[in-house]
Amino acid sequence: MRRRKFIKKSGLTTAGMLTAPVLASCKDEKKVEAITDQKSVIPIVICTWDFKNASAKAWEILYQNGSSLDAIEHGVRIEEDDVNNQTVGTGGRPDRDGNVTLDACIMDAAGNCGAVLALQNIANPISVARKVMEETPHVMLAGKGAEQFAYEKGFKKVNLLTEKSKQEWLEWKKTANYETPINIENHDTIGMLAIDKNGDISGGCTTSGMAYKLAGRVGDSPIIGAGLFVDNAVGGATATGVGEEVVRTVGSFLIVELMRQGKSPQEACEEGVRRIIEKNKNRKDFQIGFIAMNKNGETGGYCIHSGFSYRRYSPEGHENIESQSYF
Ligand code: SD4
Repeated sequence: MRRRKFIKKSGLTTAGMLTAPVLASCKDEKKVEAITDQKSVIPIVICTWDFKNASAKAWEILYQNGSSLDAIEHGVRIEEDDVNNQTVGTGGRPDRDGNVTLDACIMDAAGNCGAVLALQNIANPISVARKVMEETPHVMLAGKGAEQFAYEKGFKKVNLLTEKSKQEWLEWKKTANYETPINIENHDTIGMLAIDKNGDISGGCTTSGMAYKLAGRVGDSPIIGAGLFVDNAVGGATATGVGEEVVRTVGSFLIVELMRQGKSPQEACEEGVRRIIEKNKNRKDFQIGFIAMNKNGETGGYCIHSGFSYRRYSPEGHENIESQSYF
């Protein structure tokens, strides 16, 4: 099958609004047409959960002609810096030994990617991940090596464990019962996807991981293909929830491949969740949420249990979308 490229560009329709340039490839020519004949105004950013400030920051960059990569980095940093968010960055809940360990990854429109795993004492893992992507020949740096690399790049050593998270951890230690609560405080890991005015898609994902995990445990969030995947010819996907289950299905890669085969972002997210359900027929006690965006700026989201939502910021407005759920 030959690769087809569709590039449609229009002038500005209203200030800052462009019709999405479309570039798609697919085995089935009819399906390619199906993907590409719908137009959407861009730029657009979506993120897991109701992270209004993060998506607003990303939008501000996109609207001023910034790149989707910059929008992602600076958007998710808002949550990394929010000490009241106990699932991302500073203030994140620690592992069972009381250490806050952060996971993050970033991927650009050229297919470059970078990640940090189990990073300690550094406030902005997404920015370290970007440095790994742009300034090393590697994709992933873990633990002490990642931390050392961050210092070499000028990042400062900080205490990520806030008093609140410390007190909760001390309380947890009385029973030391590891659980994976569904929809923690109705927000969680931030996964973000953005398409800029050039039609280029980037994505990022950042988290402190599951609270009170075993030391050294890494979930899906920094794993390219699991917690995040972007193919600029097709679209991107990212995940939140119990990372082990997302890794088992290589969830985000799966969703992008389903979009490549012709599914809409919504249909692809639904199929991604169904695959996880199939592997867990006897379990209902965990949450996964996926969001996805295609090259046209169409978006979708789906989850196992109700309560998951995602933010969408586009020229059409800023909204929190309640995701439909399998159960
Ligand atoms: C992880 N997916 O570490 C992340 C964390 C998360 O609900 O999203 N928790 O598995």
